[in-house]
Amino acid sequence: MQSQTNLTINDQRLWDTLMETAKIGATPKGGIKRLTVTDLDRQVRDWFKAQCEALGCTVTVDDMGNMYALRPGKRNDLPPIACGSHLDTQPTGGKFDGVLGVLSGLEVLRTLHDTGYETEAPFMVVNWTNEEGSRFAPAMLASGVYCGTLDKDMAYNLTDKDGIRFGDALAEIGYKGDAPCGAQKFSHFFELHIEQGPILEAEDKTIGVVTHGQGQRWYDCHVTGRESHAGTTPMPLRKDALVAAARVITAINDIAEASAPLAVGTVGVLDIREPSRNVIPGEVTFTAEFRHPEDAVLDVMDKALAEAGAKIARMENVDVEIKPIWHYPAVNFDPDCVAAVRQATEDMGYSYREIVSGAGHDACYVNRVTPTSMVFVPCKDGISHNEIEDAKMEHCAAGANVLLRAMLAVDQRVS
Ligand code: HGY
Ligand code: MN
Ligand code: MN
Repeated sequence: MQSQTNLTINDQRLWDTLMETAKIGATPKGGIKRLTVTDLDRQVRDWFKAQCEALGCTVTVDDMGNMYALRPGKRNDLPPIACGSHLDTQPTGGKFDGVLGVLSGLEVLRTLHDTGYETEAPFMVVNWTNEEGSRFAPAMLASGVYCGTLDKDMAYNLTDKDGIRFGDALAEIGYKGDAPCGAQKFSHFFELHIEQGPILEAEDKTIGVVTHGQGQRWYDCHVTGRESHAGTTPMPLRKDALVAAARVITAINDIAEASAPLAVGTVGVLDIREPSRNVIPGEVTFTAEFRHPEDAVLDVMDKALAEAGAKIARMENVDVEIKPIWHYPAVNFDPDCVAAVRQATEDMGYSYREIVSGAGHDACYVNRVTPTSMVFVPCKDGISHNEIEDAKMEHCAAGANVLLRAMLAVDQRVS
């Protein structure tokens, strides 16, 4: 039997599996549109379950749709050592965001199965529901419920733009399991993910040893003015909700710039109620988010946004509501898990650097209840949440090897 020191994954099989599953929700521009708890999500979940069961694993589903594929070890009294990520995508999603982490976990199971390697502790691969938070906000919804930060009933009652409830959509695809979300425990959790930023590629590093994750603040913004005739309403008498919204959006950008280079601010969704080219918009809604590695800076940005909103409301004679919907503090990953990733990377001889995650990940919530860390690999031009998202086969394989070796190293230490 192979020792754990020289086990490596099957690069081509991992790559082929990534390309194969990318067909489920494939878009003409080469990406994936596979929104959470849609039938496409069901299809990829069914596929994942069948692949894990073909390896002799048992797959359980909790009442938030999280999937847990369990491979027994010698000591099944021990909590599993777990890895995983998410299979749902953005509307303009790519082939790697989330998918790489779940399919690398599957590749770990396949490698152990092929070699007959028996681990001490059980191994587990997790597919977390609704990581993206696009169809139902906030993001990392099911891992947030798992760690006890988000409320399950709140989650079930979230609605998408068509008024469909998350709980109903989850049941509709047949993945509202019986097990209570949070009951499945692990001793450690590791998540492999593309960096989704430009640093690793720019520095020609194969691996990112992730030490921290930045904090986030998400807002729903609502500007109420007054619809009126575009031709007969003099400029000083207008209550133009879109002009006011534009000023708030510019303020969001300026607030982020003021705390650059680490701060970022984004408006991703904007909607005018009953838009018409010759009506002054009376009602505009839009989303906003800030991110930064330090919560204290996010507090300053939060305050600046509230002040800007109040000032613009007075200036434009409209009502500006800026409603915080998600407060997600900065993350410090578990030092022992970070060390396991670093050691595995050095053992494999890969180039690496330590890095802070700019994106949120399920691992960031799991870290609240389980020793956790992440492995990053580069993506082309640092682009993600875009159908052209791309990565190299050798980088995906390197990340999966680090994932395998880090988990095996932890397994060697279980008592
Ligand atoms: O928004 C995020 O950081 C993640 O990609 N859902
Ligand atoms: Mn992701
Ligand atoms: Mn994402």
